[in-house]
Amino acid sequence: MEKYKEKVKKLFVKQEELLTRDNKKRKETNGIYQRYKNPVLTAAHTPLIWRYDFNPTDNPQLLERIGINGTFNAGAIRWNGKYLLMVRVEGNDRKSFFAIAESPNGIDHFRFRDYPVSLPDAEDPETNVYDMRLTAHEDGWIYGLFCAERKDPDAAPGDLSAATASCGIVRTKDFIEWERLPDLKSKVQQRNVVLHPEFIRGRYALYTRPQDGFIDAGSGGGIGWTLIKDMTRAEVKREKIINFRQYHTIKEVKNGEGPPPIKTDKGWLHLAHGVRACASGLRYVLYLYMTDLKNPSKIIAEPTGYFMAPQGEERIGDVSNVLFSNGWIADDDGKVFIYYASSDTRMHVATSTVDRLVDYCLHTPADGGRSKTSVDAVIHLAEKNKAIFEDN
Ligand code: BGC
Ligand code: BMA
Repeated sequence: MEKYKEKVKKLFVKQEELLTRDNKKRKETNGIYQRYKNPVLTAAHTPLIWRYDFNPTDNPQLLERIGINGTFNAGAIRWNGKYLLMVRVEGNDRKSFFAIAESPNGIDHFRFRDYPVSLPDAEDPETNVYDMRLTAHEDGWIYGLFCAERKDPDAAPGDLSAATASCGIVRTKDFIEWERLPDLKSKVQQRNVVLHPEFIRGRYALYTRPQDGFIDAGSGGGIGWTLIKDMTRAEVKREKIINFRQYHTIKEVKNGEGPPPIKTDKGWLHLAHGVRACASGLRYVLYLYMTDLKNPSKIIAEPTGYFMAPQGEERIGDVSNVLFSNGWIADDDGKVFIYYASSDTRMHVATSTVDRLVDYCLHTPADGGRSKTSVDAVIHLAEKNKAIFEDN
């Protein structure tokens, strides 16, 4: 018995070391953002009471009973003075669910609450839920939009992979009680739907991502935009594409809005993901763009290429070569915490400022579409610099 207690104590002491570990900035930076050394959340951060049965009679060998595979793709919000992440936790059984973890400073000491979130069911219960986007809307509610996945009722016999993606909707005022609203009605499948934080001409505005099939965006041209009268009966009636997929870019195959955009005095700042296909599979990277302050559906700037791409250990995981982000937090002083997941496995943070991100958007060359235009941009900059150094 004493030995059992010792073993249990060891588990808790070891995890406490992980949870209270300080995070440090990495040495290198491109000036635009700053990565940190440690992931902010991993499967090992999930509470031991979710995973072990600590009753010595029921679990005399102290085996892990419920395995957690990954902690990734978190929604984010500043809440009661803390940095709150609503994390996609995936079990060894491939089911994901949401769990809240909070930190006092946004870069380390993240700790999961004692229980994961038990979402109320929709009329048609889904099989899997993931990728929560949290929006504090000016109507006073905090909305959570996420992907609700169900087996495709029209799947051919024997096809056990065909699925449908739709946008699930919940709302809360305290991150304790959740009200489930009906899923977003849409003629086509939807993943990566995000609620804009402000009313637009008295309507709710959604960034959508229409797709032909469960995996393929198909004729879905990119990130869409639609206005909704009532979030309790949300339906996509008219949808227009505002940020297009494009041939030979980082978003050739798919793209999708990340977290809700940040309001700046120069326009709305957007973080999105772009996907291209290559010999090693789909490659997911993050990119930024900006839209007009008064009309958030109008693009005003889009730097070429990616903002962040998987690096080093980020490249490896359950679904390798993936960076994905659906959460960021802008503090009142302009500091921005970008929460991104690597390879569907773990959560990281990078910090920047609104100023730097806007500067990046407005002054990085746009995509010219060809090798020739890219080399022209390099020559233009090199010539400008040559003149500076020759003057001196
Ligand atoms: C997975 C998601 C993935 C989607 C499309 C789902 O079953 O859970 O992580 O984005 O399929 O590949
Ligand atoms: C999906 C996303 C994410 C995931 C990515 C890579 O389309 O919605 O859940 O990170 O693919 O697997």
